[in-house]
Amino acid sequence: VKKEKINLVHGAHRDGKRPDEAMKKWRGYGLGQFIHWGLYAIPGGEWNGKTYNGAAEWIRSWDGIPKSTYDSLIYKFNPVNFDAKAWAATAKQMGAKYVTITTKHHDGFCLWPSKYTDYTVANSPWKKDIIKPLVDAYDAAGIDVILYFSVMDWNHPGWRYDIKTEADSIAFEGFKQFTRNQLIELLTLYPTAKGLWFDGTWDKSWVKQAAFADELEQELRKLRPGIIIGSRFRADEYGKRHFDSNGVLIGDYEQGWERKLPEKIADVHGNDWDCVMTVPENQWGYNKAWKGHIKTAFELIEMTAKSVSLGGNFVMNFGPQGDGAIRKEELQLAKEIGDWMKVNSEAIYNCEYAVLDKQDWGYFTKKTGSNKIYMLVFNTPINGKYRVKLPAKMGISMAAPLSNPGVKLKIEEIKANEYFIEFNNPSAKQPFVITFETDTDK
Ligand code: FHN
Repeated sequence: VKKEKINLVHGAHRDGKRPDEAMKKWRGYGLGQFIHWGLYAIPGGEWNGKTYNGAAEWIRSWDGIPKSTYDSLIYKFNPVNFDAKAWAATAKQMGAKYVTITTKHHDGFCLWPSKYTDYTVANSPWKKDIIKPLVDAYDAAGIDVILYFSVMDWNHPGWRYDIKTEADSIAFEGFKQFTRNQLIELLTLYPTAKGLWFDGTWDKSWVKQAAFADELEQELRKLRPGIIIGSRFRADEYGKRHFDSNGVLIGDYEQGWERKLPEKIADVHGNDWDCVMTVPENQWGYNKAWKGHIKTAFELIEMTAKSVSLGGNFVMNFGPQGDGAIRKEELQLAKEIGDWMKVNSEAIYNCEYAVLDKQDWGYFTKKTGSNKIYMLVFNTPINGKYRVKLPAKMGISMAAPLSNPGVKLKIEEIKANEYFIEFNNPSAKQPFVITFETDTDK
């Protein structure tokens, strides 16, 4: 039985993918970097001798640290080893095409000198804007910048988790204006930013603001045409988040893939999406403890391949230290991923879902707008034969290793539209790519 469509005023404003150039570029990024940085990097998951092997940016709420105690970390913010160009160089070396930077996390501390609160870098010993040099450095490196912004703000007196009384309502009205002011300020100060990445939008207080948030989103889009805003910003008038009450994605791409990946193409419902991933199980902000299972470059590359094969982007998180330097473990991963990307990024950038059945050896991607297919191999078959199934009437014109296009690989047709591509590559220590072109004259 087909569900009847509900008339929504503040639901999704578009069905299907955004077709414009800015969004096409976003779709082609393949790999990105996430940066969680703020005051929480100073304690680094440790408070009064106790350590938290978890999301260090939440330490204030986990340890019940009084607001004034936590907020006084501002007087310690003096990241003498902060070097925006070095951060951008690390991202570039890794092969990231976009970066999402926390301008303000849940604690409310602003990495830019906002004129709407005193709780900013301007009042720290550091004094200077952090966002401006970062935007400049990443722009210069050719890496698009997306500004992360937490709506939930533990510092602002008007913030409420829910609105139950008249007093809450008055306080929250002030908070809404503050939020609007800050967002306009960010887009005005950093006009080259390509998107806003919203977080901290799940509490009842904000979920109830469908009309306000919808209008604000329109206003921001008018201010910066082409700006990219994901599905986390606002709820519809029934409080539905990400997907409206008719099941249509709200915003330009699905922001629900956090620390998890879709398994199959049906899971992404034909929408744009990206996956944001931590290196340990759940650490965003810098945590001195680097414990539990730490993902390897191999795993992160495989997640990148899988994301692109299912039409998404993969974003690896970095949590720089309180002194501004990136921890050595993350630098090492960036190098290893970058070394792989140097050889294989053709199979990642500007690639999309190939509309082919996944096989056990790895993942298919397809160069957008062409007939070039990439096979990203993570498991090598012992017999060196790679199974490929193509749709009816489609053939393979030739196959070769991406790293050595001169080598023509043997193609055996097993049955109609099903092939083995042979590649004995016993020396492979890293995931690698086989390319082929399809022809439709078959
Ligand atoms: O609570 C935050 C968390 O600290 C981190 O910023 C992640 C990143 O996607 N977002 C929230 C949890 O969904």
